[in-house]
Amino acid sequence: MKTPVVGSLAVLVLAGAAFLGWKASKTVPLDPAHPERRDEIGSVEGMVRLPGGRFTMGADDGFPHEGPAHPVEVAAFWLDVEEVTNDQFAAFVAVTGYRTEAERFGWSAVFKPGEGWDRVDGADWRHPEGPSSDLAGRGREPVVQVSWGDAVAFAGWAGKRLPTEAEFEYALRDGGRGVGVYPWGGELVPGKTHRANLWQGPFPAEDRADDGARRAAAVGSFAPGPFGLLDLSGNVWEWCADWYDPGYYRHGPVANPRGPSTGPTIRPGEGPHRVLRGGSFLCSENYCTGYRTSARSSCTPDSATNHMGFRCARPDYANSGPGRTSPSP
Ligand SMILES: [Ca+2]
Repeated sequence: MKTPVVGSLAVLVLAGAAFLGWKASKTVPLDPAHPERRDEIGSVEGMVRLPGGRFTMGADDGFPHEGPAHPVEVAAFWLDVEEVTNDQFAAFVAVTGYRTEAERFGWSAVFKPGEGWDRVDGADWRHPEGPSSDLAGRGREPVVQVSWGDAVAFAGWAGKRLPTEAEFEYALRDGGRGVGVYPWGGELVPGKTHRANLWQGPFPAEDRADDGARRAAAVGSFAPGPFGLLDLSGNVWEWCADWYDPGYYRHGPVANPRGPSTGPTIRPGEGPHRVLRGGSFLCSENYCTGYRTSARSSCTPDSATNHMGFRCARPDYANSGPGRTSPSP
């Protein structure tokens, strides 16, 4: 992997700089409720290792495309603790000169509170809400206005890949141990403590922002979830590797499902969609409830919005070669 030469190295170090291949020895916050898991949670370069396992994916009491609940097995893999940030994406762009799809299109989708979605000329990852916005002070916020293709490009540069939808839900469900509707349990706001950056109030009319954030918040603004993962639920929707098929759970394989070979038409005039998981700061109780463990969403892979981002995964190299105890940078 390339070693980027960029400014603001201090900022990048503070950001974890998972993808730069440095031995940052970042301490991954562990779930204080489960200290016994210390042995199985490895911490390497801003990622955590999730042991392989079997879990029940999907739900029979959610939206139709969330069912049926079915057994799935995933092999061990590594997942970024945090969503990819603006600082990290900036380092990628500085090295590669990459231009996102929104930059090439010249416009992107922006949600305007109280109004709804709008096509905004000049909206891109450097200008998340349009040309009058910028990234000043927002280095630690998740990069948004990135398409699936942009996410794949970043992941490839970083020597990683996007997580599969099954891996993402396995993480949300704490490797099969989570039984709640939410990654943190069965109550949306337990003990009046907000566990994720969501929308409080009737969407799209009013967000009270009781959780302190009206847009994507700096990563790690909320308590860690399963495996010490941050913002897996809420903040921004996260691209997964899979094509989206609302009926996939009825016929997908048990072992390491990777989605269909292509997706069906979801909306007339559009191509197939890729999967998005985790929900965002726009998810409310009266609308998408996308922060639930079984919640699914999708979008065409060239689309970008100010509530969609991603994090990366990588295979468990430790089990794929002799003498390897951690992923190689
Ligand atoms: Ca919020």
